[in-house]
Amino acid sequence: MKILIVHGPNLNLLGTREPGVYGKETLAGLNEKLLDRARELGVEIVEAFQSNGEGDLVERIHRARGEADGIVINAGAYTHTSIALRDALLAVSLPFVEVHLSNIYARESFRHHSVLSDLAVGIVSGFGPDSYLFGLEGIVKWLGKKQMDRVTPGRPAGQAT
Ligand code: CA2
Repeated sequence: MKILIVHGPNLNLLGTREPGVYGKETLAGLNEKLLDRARELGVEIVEAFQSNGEGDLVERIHRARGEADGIVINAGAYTHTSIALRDALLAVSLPFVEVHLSNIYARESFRHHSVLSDLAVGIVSGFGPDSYLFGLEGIVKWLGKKQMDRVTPGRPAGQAT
């Protein structure tokens, strides 16, 4: 199983500014933790991609088709505004989990709406870097269940055995 991690704008600054909001972990440190967890889960992270550019993020998502089975994405501020990212996620039709370091619902009202979340398999928000780890676990478990549904079609949904 292959998973793409996508980090949106400004997340390259993680651990260097605003530690009160986003914590002290750097992006490199967070990516290491994701690789460790992926190894434990027996899955592959095809790439942990970060960009500040909306177009770059759209293109990375396009390339994920045929390359990844699912995506964990923190689209940063584009979460609240980017119909282009929404359309890219719809176009590749890959399951994704939307993650946020902070609890977006405990912050300014303009952060309360996501243009992505109704398409997501699930959302994790407010656990700092752990949001990504929970998001990775969530997408892996979701994909595992889907695979199981394909091999044993008669099995009641959500039951692994
Ligand atoms: O809580 C999250 O993960 C956010 O996606 C982070 C975005 C924000 O616009 C969303 O509303 C919620 C901002 C990312 C900025 O990252 C920084 C990291 C360190 C220092 C400064 C910015």
